[in-house]
Amino acid sequence: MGIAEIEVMKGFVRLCDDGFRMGWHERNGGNLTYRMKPHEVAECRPFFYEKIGAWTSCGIVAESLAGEYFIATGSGKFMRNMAINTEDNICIAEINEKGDAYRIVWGLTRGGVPTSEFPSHLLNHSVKKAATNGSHRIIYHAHTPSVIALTFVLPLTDRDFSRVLWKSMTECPIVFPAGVGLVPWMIPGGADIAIASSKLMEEYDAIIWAHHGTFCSGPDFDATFGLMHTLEKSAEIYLKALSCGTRIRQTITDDALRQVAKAFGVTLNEKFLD
Ligand code: 2HA
Ligand code: ZN
Repeated sequence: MGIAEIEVMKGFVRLCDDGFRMGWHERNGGNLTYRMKPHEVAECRPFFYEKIGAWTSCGIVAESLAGEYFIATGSGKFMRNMAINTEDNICIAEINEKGDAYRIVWGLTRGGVPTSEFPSHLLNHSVKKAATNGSHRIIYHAHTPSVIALTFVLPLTDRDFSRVLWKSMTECPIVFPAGVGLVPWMIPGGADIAIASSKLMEEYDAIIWAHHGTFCSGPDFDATFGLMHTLEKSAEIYLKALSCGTRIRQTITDDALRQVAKAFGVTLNEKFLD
């Protein structure tokens, strides 16, 4: 059995492929990281390199991630290639004891480094690991076109986006009851956008980078992809309604949002309700 047949690798690659087919990953757009479970590290260990390279700075410090192993898409790699040539496009990276450096133990066989957004991914992982008692393991970034389009027409606030996305499709409040966070336009790839993102991740499972894309956190591939899909579909519906050339005649009321939350046993973020 090759490493690509291991369950966690299959799940990782499937998400990349699904995201590409949705049209969210032009060229090298988007990235994915997964914090491995100990038994998954053990399953993959026989494939690790005998000669492991040097430690490289993470660009940030995430002490709570010391000793963790991450599966990560490679910087500059294309999501459409993950399934057909996994070893060249994905790596497993080990984090050092200080949580400030990583080394590649498998993958990226033709060279390369983990995603350019590794600092954002790691800080988000560290926040989510603490906030969810270790249950969240995935950070997924996609260039979701409808969500991006909305960042040109809605005020860039958590409240405006949460309300529009909750109200554009009835089951949205059940999927992201905390709402979504907004990061203003910033330079991608660095520590500043990582810090801004991780602050919002303390409260939300999804954050939107203005004019760029969406970050989702989740416990497994299904839930994380499902959250991204739900946000993007809700944004698409709102855009379609706006594009009809008529005003929006009716929408889901705040009272209806409360009723859905009650019926499905979720707690909505009250600060976004009127
Ligand atoms: O190109 O999406 O944000 C990869 C990215 C950077
Ligand atoms: Zn991006």
